[in-house]
Amino acid sequence: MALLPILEFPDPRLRKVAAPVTDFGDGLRTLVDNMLDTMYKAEGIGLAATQVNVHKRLLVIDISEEKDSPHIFINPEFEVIEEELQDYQEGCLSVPGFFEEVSRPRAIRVKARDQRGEEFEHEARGLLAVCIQHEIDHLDGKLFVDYLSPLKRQRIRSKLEKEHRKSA
Ligand code: QAP
Ligand code: CO
Repeated sequence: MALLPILEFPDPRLRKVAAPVTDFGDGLRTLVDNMLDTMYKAEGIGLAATQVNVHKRLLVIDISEEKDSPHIFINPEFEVIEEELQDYQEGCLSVPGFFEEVSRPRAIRVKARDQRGEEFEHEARGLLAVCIQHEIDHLDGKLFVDYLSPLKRQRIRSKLEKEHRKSA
């Protein structure tokens, strides 16, 4: 078990586009385990590899109360099945302390691989749909703050930069 450091906005490494996973060996299993440990320790519900400075297309999610239902998505792709938007107060472990409303399509179908490389499909709505879209954005170098007004984004950036200077 190991905790991984989480990159924080506006770190430019959060803007990298992740490459598909091709090796489904032991290294991948260790990475997934460490990402789950890191997410649970930080009290998050989702974490993308990009956030721990690994630029590969995988993410972990657990939206259960008991924190005993991890979902692992490797090389995920999604299509919208209900265009209607839902608003959700989103946060991000890479943008600590900030929660803002974001609108996203409310139901999606995700195709991904599991840790063994087996392909599966999953339909998601509600919080799970929000979370999957948020985490796939990370793999494409996008953050939820990109959906906010430039003013709000700039305020968040300034506050976090100040925090980082304090703790540097
Ligand atoms: C993405 O984010 C998400 O600022 C996952 O102080 C979040 O787990 C999708 C967190 C909400 C949909 C709705 C953030 C924990 C966790 C913080 C997270 C914080 C402590 C964020
Ligand atoms: Co995030």
